[in-house]
Amino acid sequence: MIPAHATPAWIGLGANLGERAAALRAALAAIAALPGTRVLRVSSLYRSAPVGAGGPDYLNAVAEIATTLAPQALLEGLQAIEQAAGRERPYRNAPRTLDLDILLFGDAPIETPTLTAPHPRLHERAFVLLPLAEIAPQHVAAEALQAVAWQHIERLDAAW
Ligand code: A4P
Ligand code: MG
Repeated sequence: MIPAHATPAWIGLGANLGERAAALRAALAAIAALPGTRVLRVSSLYRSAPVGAGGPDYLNAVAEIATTLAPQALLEGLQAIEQAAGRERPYRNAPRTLDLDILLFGDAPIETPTLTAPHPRLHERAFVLLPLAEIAPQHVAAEALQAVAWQHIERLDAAW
């Protein structure tokens, strides 16, 4: 049961170190175990070269959730899951075992010192827009997809 006051949100998942698919699977289970939170839909897995950084290829995906958590509580829950997956933050855009970003949270924009939603770089990135368009086409304009069409990204046929 999803309570009527739950908020829809979309989470971007990424990993480019270690057992990437296993890390994303474990993250989904951990997200589903957050208080008041359900995972409603999950995109395919996508493989892409790192954008704005070096290192191994990423696996990325997007999940739709419904949550009764406040945005900051959701962010803290996601950061705890990243930490548990061994996430280290040596420098910006460093390779990572797990990155969980809030792409969209409800309808109203959020702008606090710790959280900006919609995610400020959402529209620059094929690795976010393609999986998001797969499960929430209403949130992705065709022009946005065209603008990132040059970025190399591959949807994996393999099941999760
Ligand atoms: N923060 C603000 N808004 C948000 C939000 N909507 N969701 C703050 C999550 N966090 C948000 O994040 C730094 C701070 O951003 C947090 O403390 C939070 O308060 P971080 O995860 O510690 O650092 P980061 O991952 O280096 O920064 P960020 O912003 O997540 O990096 P990006 O811009 O997401 O880039 N290439 C490919 N192919 N695939 C990828 O997944 N990811 C990145 C990371 C770069 N290149 C990539 C990929
Ligand atoms: Mg992040």
